Amino acid sequence: MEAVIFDVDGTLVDSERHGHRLAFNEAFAALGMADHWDEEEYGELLNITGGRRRLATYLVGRGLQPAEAVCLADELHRVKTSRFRAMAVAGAVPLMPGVRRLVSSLRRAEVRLFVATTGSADWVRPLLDHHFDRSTFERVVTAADVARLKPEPDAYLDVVRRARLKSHRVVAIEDSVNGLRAAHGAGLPCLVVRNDYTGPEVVGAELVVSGFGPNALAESGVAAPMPHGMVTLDTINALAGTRPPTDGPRHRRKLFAARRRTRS
Ligand code: XBP
Ligand code: MG
Repeated sequence: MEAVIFDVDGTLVDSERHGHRLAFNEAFAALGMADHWDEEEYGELLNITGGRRRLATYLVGRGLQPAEAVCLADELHRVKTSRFRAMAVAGAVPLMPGVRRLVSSLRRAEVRLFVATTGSADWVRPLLDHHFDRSTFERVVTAADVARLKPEPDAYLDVVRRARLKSHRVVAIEDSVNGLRAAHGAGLPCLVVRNDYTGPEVVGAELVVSGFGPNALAESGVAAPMPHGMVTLDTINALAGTRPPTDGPRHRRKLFAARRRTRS
C-alpha cells in the first residue's frame, strides 16, 4: 500500500452532530431566523453533501424559490463557516477516537497521507492545523478544489492524479455512503468507520468497522487483521488492491474529464 486518503467530517473528526449542526443553528439565529436543526433532522440533511447545497435544498423544501434559496443559503453559509472555523481553531472539534494513533503509525511506516473532503477550505485547513503538523497530509482537497462534490469521485480523482498514485495501492477511509460512492467512483477500495450518523447503505465497502479501536468490531467486508480491535496499518493494507485496478485507458479518460471540469 502506497497511500491512504482520509475523509474529514465523521472520519478524522467528530464534527457533525455537535459541530457543524451547532454552527448552522447559530447562523439561522444570527440572521434572525427561527429555523433550528435538531440532531435527528440534521442526520437526514447530511444526505446532501456540502453545507451551502444542504442549506439551499432545505430552504427550497421550506417553500423559497430556488434563486432566493441559493442567495440566502450563501449568506447563511458564510456565517456558519465563520462560526465553525472559530470552533475548529478553539479546539472544539475533536479527533475521532483512535485517529491520532493510526495517523502516527501510518506516518512511521512512511505511507503517503492525503485528505479528500466536501468541507469548505476556510475551516478545513485550520482544523487540520489544530490537530496535525502541516507535513502530515501531502495534499488536502476541499470543496473549493473540485467541480463536483461527493458522491462524485472528483476529490479522490484529484488526489490520485496529482500525486500520481496507483489506485490499486491506495485505500480511502470514509464514514458515509456518499463518501463510499465517491471512493468507489475513483476506483479506490474503501474502509468505512461507522459513527452515529452512518447509515446501513455502507455495506458495499471493502470493510466496515465500528470504530478505529481499540475494541472496535469488523461489521462486514474482507477478513482483515484488527489486533485488540484496532484498525492498524495491516488492517488497511489488507484492503489495497481489492478493487479492479482502474489505471487503464478508461480511468485516464475519467481523470482527464475530472481535470477539464476542475479547470472550467
Ligand atoms: C461532510 C460534508 C460537509 C460538512 C459541512 O464532508 O458534507 O458539507 O457536513 O461542511 P466530508 P461545509 O466529505 O468531510 O465528510 O458546510 O463546509 O460544507
Ligand atoms: Mg464524512
